[in-house]
Amino acid sequence: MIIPEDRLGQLPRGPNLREATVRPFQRSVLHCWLVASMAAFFLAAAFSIGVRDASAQNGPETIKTSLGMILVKIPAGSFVMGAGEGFSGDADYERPAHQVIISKPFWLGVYEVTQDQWSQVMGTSPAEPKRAFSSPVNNVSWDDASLFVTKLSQSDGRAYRLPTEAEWEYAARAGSDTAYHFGSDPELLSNYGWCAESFSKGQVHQVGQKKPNGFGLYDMHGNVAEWVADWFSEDYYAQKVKTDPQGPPSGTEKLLRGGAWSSDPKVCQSAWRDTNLPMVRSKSIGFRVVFDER
Ligand SMILES: [Ca+2]
Repeated sequence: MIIPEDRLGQLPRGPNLREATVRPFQRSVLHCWLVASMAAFFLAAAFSIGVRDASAQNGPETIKTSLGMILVKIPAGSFVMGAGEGFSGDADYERPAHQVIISKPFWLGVYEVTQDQWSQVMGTSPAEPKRAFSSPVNNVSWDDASLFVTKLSQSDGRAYRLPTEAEWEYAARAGSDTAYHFGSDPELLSNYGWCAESFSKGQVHQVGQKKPNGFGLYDMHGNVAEWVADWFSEDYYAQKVKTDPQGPPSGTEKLLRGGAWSSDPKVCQSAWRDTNLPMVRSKSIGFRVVFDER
């Protein structure tokens, strides 16, 4: 509770202080105590239940969970999904570019899930290299990632899931219609993502070191390629599912988005679709999480 300054002199006092007034020094001490108490309260709340960023009016609205995950609220909207301006891929399954509506806001991880967060939830350390706690977890299959979101939901109370492919691309583009969220020049990619390293010599990098996109999301281009929820089929885009596409109901391979530290720059484009079997683990593959606005 904030006590108005003009009431500070009415604070309860001992008998010997009945006639005393609160001098400037005492008032200053009281202010410090109140500010420190309130700061401690809000910090404790942030780490115990998660709080929404009080500065939301000045930027994207974020939340920090008890696990230390930061998620940003992605607004509902529409975009053109698939190969568009500047796209340098040659696979037909990234075409045709088609209008898609994301009908509801959702909360998406600002960063890829880290090794530390994985270990806290799962009690294992699959990543390579190990002990790089702020780096994205890798060596996790789609099946592993699905188990993670289930266990995280049980511990946190929110219904976490993997993003749909459409949600991922909508979030990655952040309003852009170019090959990358910053434009179409691959020469600028190193400012925004980790790509094009040798698979035998390179490795994952600490999350959040490059520039974010317009939604405040880091590493949407590169670092680890990210599992999304959808099954892959070559002709799915031809169906032009318009509102909240979920992918085909079944399939053999799951989709990966964004490319990895070891990928050619064109694989890191917003529209590029990569795939793998859901049980495959690789040091270039990780994921990020979503929960729905309630
Ligand atoms: Ca990534």
